[in-house]
Amino acid sequence: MRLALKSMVAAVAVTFAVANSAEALVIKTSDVHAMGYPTTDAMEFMGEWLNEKSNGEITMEIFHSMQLGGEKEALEQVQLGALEMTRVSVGVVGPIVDDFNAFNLPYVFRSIDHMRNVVDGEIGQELLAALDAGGLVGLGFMDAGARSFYNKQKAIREPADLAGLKIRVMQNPIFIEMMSEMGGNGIPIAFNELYTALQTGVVDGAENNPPSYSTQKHYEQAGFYSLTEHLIVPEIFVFSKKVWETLTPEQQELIREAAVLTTEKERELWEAMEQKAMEELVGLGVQVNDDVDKAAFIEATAPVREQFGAQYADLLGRIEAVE
Ligand code: GTR
Repeated sequence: MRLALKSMVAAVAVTFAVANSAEALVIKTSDVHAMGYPTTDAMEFMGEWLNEKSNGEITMEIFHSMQLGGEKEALEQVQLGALEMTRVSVGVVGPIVDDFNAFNLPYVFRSIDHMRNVVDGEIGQELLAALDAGGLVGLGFMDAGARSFYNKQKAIREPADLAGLKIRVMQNPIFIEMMSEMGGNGIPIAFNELYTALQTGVVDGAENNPPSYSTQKHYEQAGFYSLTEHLIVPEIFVFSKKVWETLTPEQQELIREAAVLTTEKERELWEAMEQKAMEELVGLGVQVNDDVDKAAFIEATAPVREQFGAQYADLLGRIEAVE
């Protein structure tokens, strides 16, 4: 009697285990930022939400702080299906789906609100859908503010101040061209190699938003920060198409639902962090320069918008028309 009961319990346990493994989904995801950054915390929120709504069937494991290397590699892993998801800058997506480069042009967005209206509208949806051709399922966008220059030597007020400076840019030819037009020298380096590149003098500076500049401690190596705000590059979180196709429609729907909430969550976190980072940088003695001739930067970069923009003329016209 006792034995029979035992084996019955064991059989039930086995059935449960099998049922669970058939449905259980662990979303391994990556981000170059540490926990505590708006993007990683938004993903943590996404994981918790999915876990709760799926009654524990979906869980998330976040590989943060560049544990899996740079963003280019992470995207490749997602394309291969070795990683379920990743959060990257749109800066590195252009080489995979060309149209994204329209977002990577300097001064293409008039403001953060303009960028949000574009990515939240038809254009954003179209571009997310276009990722399909690159083996990716575009889940949503995240905010990353505006990028500005920092360097070891001086305040940057006008393009001429960049002459002779080696500035690290994200790995995309469009940014190298942008730097040449501004009169500097753009050196593509992965984010995970940047601190050392600054330290060893491989580059004199880089460009990024205040939270990245601050959390990566780049100010220790390059303490002049000038608010040129030349790029407003949104971020994106993408799922592996290979894995996506193995999910049930219910799982896909739940992930899509979570993605919308995750974008909202990240924006809230972003706004708080951006302000805090700026205050911290000032407190740390960073020389913040807001005396920037933006009109001169906009003019200097017109050839980049013309040269690269020609192929997305229609898209750029539509972006401009968005309020
Ligand atoms: C940050 C962004 C990262 C990464 C980095 C970079 O602002 O959040 O995804 O792209 O910039 O400059 O490589």
